[in-house]
Amino acid sequence: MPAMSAQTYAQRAQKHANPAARQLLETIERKQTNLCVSVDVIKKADFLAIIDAVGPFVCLIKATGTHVDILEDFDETIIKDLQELSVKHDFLIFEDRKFADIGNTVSLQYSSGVHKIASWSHITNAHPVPGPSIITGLGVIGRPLGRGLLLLAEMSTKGSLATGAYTEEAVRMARAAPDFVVGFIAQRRMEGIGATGTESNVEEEDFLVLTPGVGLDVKGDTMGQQYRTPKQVVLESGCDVIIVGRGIYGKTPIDINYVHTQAERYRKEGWSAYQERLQLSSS
Ligand code: 5BU
Repeated sequence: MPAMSAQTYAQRAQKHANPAARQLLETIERKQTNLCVSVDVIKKADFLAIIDAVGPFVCLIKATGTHVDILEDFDETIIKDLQELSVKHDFLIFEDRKFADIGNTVSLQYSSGVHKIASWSHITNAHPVPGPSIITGLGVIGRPLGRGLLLLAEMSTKGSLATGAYTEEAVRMARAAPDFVVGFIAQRRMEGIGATGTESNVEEEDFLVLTPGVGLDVKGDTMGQQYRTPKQVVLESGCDVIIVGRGIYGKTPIDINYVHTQAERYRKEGWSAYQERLQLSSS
C-alpha cells in the first residue's frame, strides 16, 4: 500500500497545502475520529437532531440534505443552524453536491443560487466526467476561500462505470491541481494511480480518500448500494474517512438514542482500524 497509509493524520496535516484538508486532518486527530456521517433525511428537524446527536463522534458531516431535492422544508436558517452545530461540536461540513457540468455553470452553481454552497461548505465534490475544466470553474470560487474539492473517482454501487481508465484520468486531473483538489470519493488509496513516470511529485502526493458504502450490519440495500466494514475500508484498503448514513440513523422512526449509540460504535470501529493499520505498517 502507498506510504501515506503508514503516516498519522497529524503528520499529514502538517504537510498539507490546502487549508480545508489540513483542518480536516487536524480535526480527525484532535477528536480521534475518522467518521463522517451522511445525513440524507427529508425533514429539517430530523436533519438537525441527527447532527446534534452524532456531532461529538464525527470529523465531518456530509449533507446532501441541503439540496432542495431531498429536504422538504429547506429554508435559509438551516445553513446557519448547521454552521452553529459545526462550531459547537468541532466538525467540518461537506456538501455532497456532485457537480458535473461545464466550468462556467459549476462556478455559478457553487457560488450563487439559494444555497451559496462555497460560502459555508468546507469541502465539496465533483464528477470528473467534464474533464479538467470542472476544476477550473470550481477553483475560481473555492480557491480564494480556502475550500477543498474531492473528485468522484470510484463509486460504491454495483455496476459502477467509474473504474479503470476513468479512475486513472480522475487521479491525473487531481494531480494537476493539488492546491485545490484534496482527494477523492473512492474505495481505496489513489496515490500513484495513472502516473506515467514523468511526474515530479508522485512520491510526495497525499490524497484524502473518503469512502461511502460503509455498514456493519448489512451488505447492501435493494437499490445497488454495497457496504463494506470500517475494517475493510480503513485497514485493508487504506482509506482515510468512512462515510456512514443509514447504518447510523436508518432505524425508522428515527431514534436519537440509537443514532447516538451507532455513531459511537462506528467511530470506535473506524479509529481502531486506523490504529491497527499504523501498527501493521510500523512492524
Ligand atoms: P448510506 O445510507 O450509508 O448508504 O449512504 C451513503 C451516502 O453516500 C449517500 O449520501 C450516497 O449518496 C453517498 N454515496 C454512496 O453511497 N456511494 C458513492 O459511491 C457515492 C456517494 Br459517490
